[in-house]
Order: sequence, then structure tokens, then C-alpha cells
Amino acid sequence: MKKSALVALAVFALGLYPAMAGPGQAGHGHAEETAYGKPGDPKKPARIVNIRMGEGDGKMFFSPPIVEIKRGEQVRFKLLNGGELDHELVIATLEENLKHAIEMQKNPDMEHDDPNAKRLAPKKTGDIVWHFTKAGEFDFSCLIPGHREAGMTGKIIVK
Ligand SMILES: [Cu+2]
Repeated sequence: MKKSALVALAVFALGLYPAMAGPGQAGHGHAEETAYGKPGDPKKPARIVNIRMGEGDGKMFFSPPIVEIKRGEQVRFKLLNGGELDHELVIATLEENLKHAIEMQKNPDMEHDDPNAKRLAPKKTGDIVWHFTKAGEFDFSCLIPGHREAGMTGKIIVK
């Protein structure tokens, strides 16, 4: 088991991340619902949303920083890391991402292999397929220490 999984389990055991337990747990045959939806089904159609990650002018960014989605829509985020550093995109509620950011400061090498997150080396691309089953405003952030603070945060609005 990876260190990251152990950390996630330990955190889950403490009851700090109830909503993260679903996507993070191995061996679950079904996609568990979170407050912000559930892992997508790659075999089903999805709207493509391109998001570029990078840094410049002393800031780090996602472009675009705001994504609007219709409730019930499945989205394939096509991510490109156009920067010089590693970046990641983690979809969650704002509260979860803020808590998670604190965990990341304690464990900067924590890796995400959860369906709601993707970490990319420079110039790499990757996808997240997510099914937005619930309306609301959600967060996406890069939780590598310092990055969210430098501007790597965005908003998903599901109507
Ligand atoms: Cu970053």
C-alpha cells in the first residue's frame, strides 16, 4: 500500500474526511457519491472542458478559473500542465480542499490516485472524468504546498 493511501486511511479513521473516503478507497466496485458528485464513467459521453495549469508573473493559475456545469452532466476535464513545475487539480468542496491543503503541508509528497484528482509533471496531459450529480459551488485547487496560495484555485458552479 502506498504511503498516500495509508495517510488517507489514517485521516479517514480520524473522521476528518468522510466525503473523501469514497473515491479514495480501493476495491469499491461502485462509484460512491460525494457532496460534489461521483467518479465518471469513461464509457459514457462527457462534455470536454480544457484546463491549462501553469505559472507566470509570480503567480500560478488554472485557465479558465471558473467552470459552469449543468447538474447531471458528466465532464471530461482535459488537463495540460503548461508550466515548469508539477501541478495538480483536485476537485472537492472548498472545506475539504482547505483541510486537504493542511494535510499536504505535513506530507508534501502525498500523491493522489483518487478519481477526483490528477497530478501532472511539466508538459504532461491527463484527464479527470467526473459526474456532477448535485448542484452547488465547488472548488478545484492545486494542493501542492504554496500553489493554492499563489493563485491555483478555481470554482465549479453546478446549476
Ligand atoms: Cu500547482
